[in-house]
Amino acid sequence: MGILVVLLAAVALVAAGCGGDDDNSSDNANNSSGSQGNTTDNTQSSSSTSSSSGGGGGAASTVKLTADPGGALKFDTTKLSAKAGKVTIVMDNPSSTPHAVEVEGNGVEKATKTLTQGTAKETLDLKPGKYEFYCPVDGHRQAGMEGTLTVQ
Ligand SMILES: [Cu+2]
Repeated sequence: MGILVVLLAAVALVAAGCGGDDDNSSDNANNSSGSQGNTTDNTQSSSSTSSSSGGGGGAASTVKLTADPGGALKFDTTKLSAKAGKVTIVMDNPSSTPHAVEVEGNGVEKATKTLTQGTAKETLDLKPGKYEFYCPVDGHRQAGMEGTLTVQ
């Protein structure tokens, strides 16, 4: 039993040492508090990640697209697909050209907000079918920022 306790203590020491290495190996006091902080941060971020993908009421799905990083008038895809139900459209726009995404079809017409250098989201309730998506900013759809969203 004494040996077991010693082993556990050794394992704990090794684990604490590993956690602290990233941060600050020169100062022992900062090192241990830093590694505790890291442990807390990791736990929080991983639990929030799993709750956002796991929770949220059933068959929600997410569809992602990205506007051209160089500011060209195009998305990285012209074809999207999603499961029927709650669908969150996530449009990442890394450029300084304003963009948004609008989804249209089967009685639905809804757009994200228009933004530069950020991520726009909009959750829609979609039935199975074909929808069009496009950037509603003037001239962008005509320039090619459009595609088809298939919902099944
Ligand atoms: Cu646009």
